Order: sequence, then C-alpha cells, then structure tokens
Amino acid sequence: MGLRDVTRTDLTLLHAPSVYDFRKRTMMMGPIADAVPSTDEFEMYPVGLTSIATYLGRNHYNVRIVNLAYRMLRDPAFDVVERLRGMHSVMFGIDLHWLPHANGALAIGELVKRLHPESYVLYGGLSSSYYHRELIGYPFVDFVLRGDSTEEPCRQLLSALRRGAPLDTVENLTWKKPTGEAVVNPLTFVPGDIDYVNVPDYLYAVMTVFKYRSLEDIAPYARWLRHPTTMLLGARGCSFDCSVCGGSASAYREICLRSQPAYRSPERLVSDIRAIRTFSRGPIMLIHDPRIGGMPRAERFFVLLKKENITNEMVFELFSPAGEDFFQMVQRSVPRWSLEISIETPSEELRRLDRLKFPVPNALVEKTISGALSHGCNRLDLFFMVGLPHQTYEDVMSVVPYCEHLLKVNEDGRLRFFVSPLGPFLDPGCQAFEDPVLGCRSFYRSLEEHRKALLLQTWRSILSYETDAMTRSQIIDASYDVAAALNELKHRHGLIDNETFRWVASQQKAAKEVLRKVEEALLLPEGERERAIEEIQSKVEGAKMDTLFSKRELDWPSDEGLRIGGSLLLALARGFIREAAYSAFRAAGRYDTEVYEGTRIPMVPAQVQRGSHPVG
Ligand code: B12
Ligand code: SF4
Repeated sequence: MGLRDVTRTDLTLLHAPSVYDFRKRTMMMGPIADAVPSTDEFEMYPVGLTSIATYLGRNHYNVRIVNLAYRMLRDPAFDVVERLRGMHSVMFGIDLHWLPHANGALAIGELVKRLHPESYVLYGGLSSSYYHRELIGYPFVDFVLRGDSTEEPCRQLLSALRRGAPLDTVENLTWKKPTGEAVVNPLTFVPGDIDYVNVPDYLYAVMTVFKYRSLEDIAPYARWLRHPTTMLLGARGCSFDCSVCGGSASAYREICLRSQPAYRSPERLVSDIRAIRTFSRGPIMLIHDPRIGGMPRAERFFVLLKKENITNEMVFELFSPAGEDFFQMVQRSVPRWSLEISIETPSEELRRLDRLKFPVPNALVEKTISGALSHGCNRLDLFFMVGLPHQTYEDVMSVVPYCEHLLKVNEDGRLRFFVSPLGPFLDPGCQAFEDPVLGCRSFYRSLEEHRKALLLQTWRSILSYETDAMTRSQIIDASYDVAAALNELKHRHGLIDNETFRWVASQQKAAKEVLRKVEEALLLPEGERERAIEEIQSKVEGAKMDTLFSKRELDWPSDEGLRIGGSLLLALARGFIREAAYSAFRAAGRYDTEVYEGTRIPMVPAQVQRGSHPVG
C-alpha cells in the first residue's frame, strides 16, 4: 500500500452523448428533448451516479464522474479519444439508463476497452438492466449491474476485484467467465427505502468541481449554470402503472424485481434541501407526487418543510386529483411553490384506456387546477403527450380547445401548457412495449436495433413505434400542428411574448422544412447525397431547438441562481477533511467500512430471479 493506492482511480463513471459522433453527423432527431433541460444529445447524467460515487467514497474507493456528453457539446474541439487515453482507472462505468444513449454509450465502452484493455468496463441503469443479457454479449463489456439501486453491488464488485475474490456472490451482477460464458447472479439487492445513500448528492458534485478543478465534468446540463434547477428523488420506482412508461410499477417489477417503490423519508428529503440551499437559491423539484408513499408520509414532509422556512421555490408533481386540504397544507408549508401536472390528454377515455395518471373525469382535473391556483400556486405547468396508444390526430388537436376552455377560468397567466411527442423510443419494459395488444407496434426490439436506429438521421426513421391510430408520419405531423396551434393560443392569451411566439413559429417552420430536405437528400445517389447533406448541415443545427415551445418557457419564475456563502464554504471544508481521511484510509489499505445493512424486499424467490428477464 502507498501513494499509488491513494491516487489510483478505482471507478470512472462516464456519461456518453446519445449518438457518439453527433458532431460529424447530420441528424434531425425532432423535438425529442424540448420538454427536458438537456439538448437532444441528452447530456444530463442519471442522478444515481452521484450516489454511487459518494457511497463508494465512504468506503474509501476513489471515484470520478466525467460528463463526456456535456464536454463534447460545449467544445467542438474536445477530443474524446485523447481525453479517454489520458484517464486511468481500474474500472470504467458507463450509464445506459435512458435507451436513447444506446449508440453513444456502446461506442464509448468499445473505445475505452480499445484504449485500456486492462481496465474493466461496467454498465448500469434501467436500459442496461433490461438488456443485460444482450449487453454482456458485446466483447468489450465485462459487467452489468442490474436494478435501480447499485451503490452496494458496485462496492461488492470493486471489493471482489481488489481481493481477487470470486464474483458469483456480487449481488445484481451479470458477468462473464474467461470462457465467455455469461453468468447472471441473482438480483437480490432491492432495498426497501433509499435512505441509505445521498441521492442526489449535490455536495459531492460541488466538491468534485474543486477537487478536479473542472466544472465541465460534473455539470448536469448545458443551461444549468444559468438555471440551476435541482431535484429531490422522492422514490425509486412508482406506484402508478402508465402503459407507456418504462418506469411504471409493472416495468420496475420486471426489470428491477421491485414490488413497491423505495421511498426517501421526509427527514432525508429535508436534509437534501438543506444541502441544496448551501449553493442554490433556485427552484427545487420533488420527483414524484409527494402523496405516492401515502398521506402520513406526505403530511410529515410538509410539516418538516414548514420548519425549514424555505425561500427557494418548491416544485411538486401531482399524479391524481388533490383537494382543499392538500393545497392548504402546501400553502402553510412553503411561501413559493409551483406544480407540474401531466394529464397527457384531455380525453378521459384515453386516460383510462392507456392507464395514465388522472384516470378521473375532467371536472376533477379542473377542480384540482383551480384549487392549486387559489391556494397560492405560483405557476402550474400542464403537459400533454402526442403518440399515445389509440390517440388519433383529432384527439391530439383537441388539446388546443381544451386549453382555451381552461383559460376561461384561469386567466391570470399562471396556468401554462406544453405538448410534446413520446420519443424517440417507446420505453422497453413498459406495458405497451411488451404487449402489442395495447396499441403500439415497435419497429425495434433489441438493444442492437435501437443502437443502429439512432444512426438513421431523421426523426421519422428513428421513432421506434407507431400506434393503432397513427403512423410515424402522422405522429410527426400531429406534433408540429398541435404545437403551432398551442403557440398561437398562448400568444393570443398573453402567456408568451411576441418575440417568443415568432421565434417558436419560425423554428417550427424551419424544422419541418429541414426534415423534408434531409429526407430528400437521403434518397439521392451516393456522392450527390453527401453534397446535399453538407449544404443543409448548418440549417439542421439551427432548427433543432425550441420547435414546439421555447425552453425558456420552462424556466421557473424565481430562477435565482447559485449562491456562494458561508454555509457552502463550511460544507466544502467538511468535504475536504472527509476526502483527506478517505485518502489516509486508502493508503492504509482500509476499504469497505460502511457496508449496507438495511432491509430489503426481494420480489420473487432466487431461483426465479436467475435469468428471469423477458428479453435477451
Ligand atoms: C427523474 C426522471 C427524469 C429526470 C432526470 C433526472 C436525472 N438526472 O436522473 C428528467 C426529468 C430530466 C428526465 C429526463 C428524461 N427521461 Co426520465 N425519468 C425520470 C423518472 C421519473 C425517475 C428516475 C428515477 O427514479 N431514477 C432513480 C434511479 C432508478 O436511477 P438513479 O438513482 O439515477 O441511478 C441508479 C440506477 O439507475 C443505476 N445506474 C444508473 N446509471 C448507472 C451507471 C452505472 C455504471 C451503474 C453501475 C449503475 C447505474 O444505479 C444508480 C444508483 O443506484 C423515471 C420514471 C421512473 N419511475 O423511473 C423516468 C425515466 C427514467 N425517464 C425516461 C426517459 C425516456 C427520459 C428522457 C429520454 C425523455 C426525453 N425524451 O426527453 C429524458 C432524458 C434526459 C437526459 N438524459 O438528458 C424513461 C427511460 C426509459 C428507458 N429505458 O429509456 C423513464 C423510465 C420513464 C419516462 N419515460 O419518463 N427523467
Ligand atoms: S409516467 Fe406514470 S408510471 Fe411513469 S413515473 Fe410517471 S406516474 Fe409513474
């Protein structure tokens, strides 16, 4: 043991862009990322990378996160190969959580193995868990860690590798023997709650900015420094079962063997807020409806919130109607709060057929909206979706008169509307992917098919499914048409200014035009095709953003930015002392001191878990 052990990186976690060579390719992916903070390269990494890093740190492993996607977006000259060549790590972990990373995540893994054949390559995340058997078949993949909670299995894996111990006791691990034979260890690490770890661990992220003197490696998405929205993870898993969601109760049952969500306790959520407040005045969003873990948990959370006197704007989601009592409780607890509600469609019948949130009459949806606004809700964002099973073009367009109807009684500008298509892929593991009877036909099933699809250059070809009511072309037309009509409605009612209205309208026009031109160019003979594509390349880049609505419309009213003050400096000082102690323990060869001892709720008996996966 010695200096080498102190400085050695045990695990480097890499976040890849959606498509590896996106900077060289002409791609018209469509408005797949309009409703999220990222660009269409999905540069945001899963929050769980911070919890893996922090948990392993507590066990004295040296871990680093590198957001390659963000780096590549920010700097056109950023040389991925050279950067990776210069990194040395016992293991490289790559997240393949969101399937739209199928191309980039696999390409980065292949590259890492080529540059560092002596290092191990590990994958994890929801999509990795779903496709673990297929994934382990790629020659450059050594390990896949399955499930929604991999901090402890990751520790077990590093520990076994360090000691040269057998791998068959590492929980949730898919691996291969030297002969190439795949081994699927049981998925037994399914913790009952998520209090055992800091997730997300923003202070870890801030600390590493100083430790590695690099903000780019850890920045979550391109606009974050100006609009630092942070999130609280209320649960892993969900109690709802929307048929098009790969994070639904049934999908988690299949993929993660989780019988019920793992909640974060109100106490831990409030301590997460305290940590966030050391560096941010910006909005804090709680992922999942605060009520999904039951009313007592929600009530406790709001009681604790009240005691904290939080000045940041709090943003909550609702999955079902709420009444007076609930809104009074929220109003009493926080001075500034907003809501996000995704009813997906104004059609009550579709919500019921597609097993979506708000499976109730519209009257109850409307009562919930008015209730929230009359109890001080700062802003209420209402989301709709295009491309649902059984949803016709007319159903999609009915969003516009419905929004107009809602504006008649909520006209002070706090109610906002957003519509976006489901895509680019139907989530593997969701009911609509697994069972075509529910109204979706998937063009791509395997991981490899999705990887290749991402190279097809246009939204029409990349979109992985059609429904019993709309073809891919109809989904595209409906998306642009409804967005154009909604843009006009918002302008007419003063919800957006002239500049935003004109910008979005011109972006919509440009996007449709460019999509048509790229498709025409792709039909040309070789030689001519490349020339034609090159000519439109700059237009493609310009027509990628804000084609349904402007990303600025999603910014919260009290978007106040970062804060550097005494409490942050104190937290950093504590962090550095902790880091120094971890290094000393590493030098002394002391690892694995804080192993998990919580309760677990395994879903099914071990013999069924082995190889139980539906695909691969
Ligand atoms: C919160 C959330 C978001 C947040 C992201 C927050 C974040 N940075 O993580 C926002 C709103 C930004 C978002 C965006 C998107 N999302 Co989303 N999201 C969710 C949601 C509601 C919860 C996710 C969650 O609970 N995570 C917690 C756990 C599971 O993950 P974690 O703690 O981050 O990581 C643990 C494990 O996943 C694993 N792991 C993850 N990465 C790695 C890497 C390695 C090496 C290892 C070992 C392990 C590992 O270990 C971690 C620690 O234990 C789910 C729905 C659901 N109920 O799951 C959808 C969900 C995950 N999202 C989904 C999708 C499709 C998207 C988008 C692509 C949508 C779009 N077209 O814009 C974008 C992608 C954004 C991007 N990359 O830039 C799908 C994914 C389906 C699939 N298999 O591809 C889901 C399942 C449902 C849905 N349709 O919304 N999302
Ligand atoms: S879309 Fe439905 S199933 Fe998926 S996380 Fe949201 S409420 Fe849960």
